[in-house]
Amino acid sequence: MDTVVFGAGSLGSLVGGLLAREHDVTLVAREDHARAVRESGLRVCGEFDERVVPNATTDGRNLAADLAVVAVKSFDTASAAAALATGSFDAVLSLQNGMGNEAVLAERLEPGTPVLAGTATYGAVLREPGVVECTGRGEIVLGDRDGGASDRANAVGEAFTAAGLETAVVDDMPRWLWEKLAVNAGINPVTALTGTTNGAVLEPPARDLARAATREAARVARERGVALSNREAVDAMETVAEATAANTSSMAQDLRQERRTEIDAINGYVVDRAAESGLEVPTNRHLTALVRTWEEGRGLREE
Ligand code: KPL
Repeated sequence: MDTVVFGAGSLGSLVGGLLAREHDVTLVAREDHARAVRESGLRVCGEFDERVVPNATTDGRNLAADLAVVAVKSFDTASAAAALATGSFDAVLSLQNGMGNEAVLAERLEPGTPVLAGTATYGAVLREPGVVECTGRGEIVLGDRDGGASDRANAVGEAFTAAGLETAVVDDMPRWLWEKLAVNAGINPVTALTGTTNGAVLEPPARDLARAATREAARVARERGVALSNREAVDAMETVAEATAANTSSMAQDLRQERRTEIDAINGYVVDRAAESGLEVPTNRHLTALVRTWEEGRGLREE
């Protein structure tokens, strides 16, 4: 399955690199990374030890493939969609953190382009241009963004599995997206603001904060008709934290490197949806305010 990966950062490079073991892959990447991949291929280290040779470009316009994987940061989804719209793809799969990305893609793409939703728990760090480290084997869960069976999702799942990516195709993607949102709402801001690895949320005092943020997200999910109990959400958050205890969450990596974070699409999304339903989510509100203040202090937020 020919695939273009939009956003070859940490996760995009890892997924693209692993897919390149079996499929024709093009990475849309930053200049230095694209150049290194073109010159010497992509090294996938850590849990894997391989060198693969995907194509690499900085220009995402006018590309064509069976599948486009979107792995850009959530605040870049609209510009990725604009580039995607100039090309031709049989299906588009969002493998991004946060909520609302699929809707942004679907709005801007040719009507009828199937937009699939996915979550990924693989740990990945782009060590240097041309080198991505897998810091933890995880799983990709994908499916139709509105739920239900989908032949397209099954075909993508088979292609991912053939390349050795641990992949499950599900028919209740909205619930999976909310569960992943609740996991990220607990782990990401707490580890980012405290400069710790994911395992920190398993121990007091960070544990109470992470659990509270996760429970609030589950409460908002239920308000929106998604069957996600507090217990299930907290269990999922702690299972991911245990499995990735030594990893640095994407938001903690962003703070460390002074980059804009995905707070708006994670805890900020929980706050906004809660407000629509008249629910109080104080932990998510405070965490969002802290991370936004940090971003504003560094001029990272657009006006
Ligand atoms: O998705 C993640 C992230 O870092 O954004 C988790 C699951 C927390 C893994 O680190």
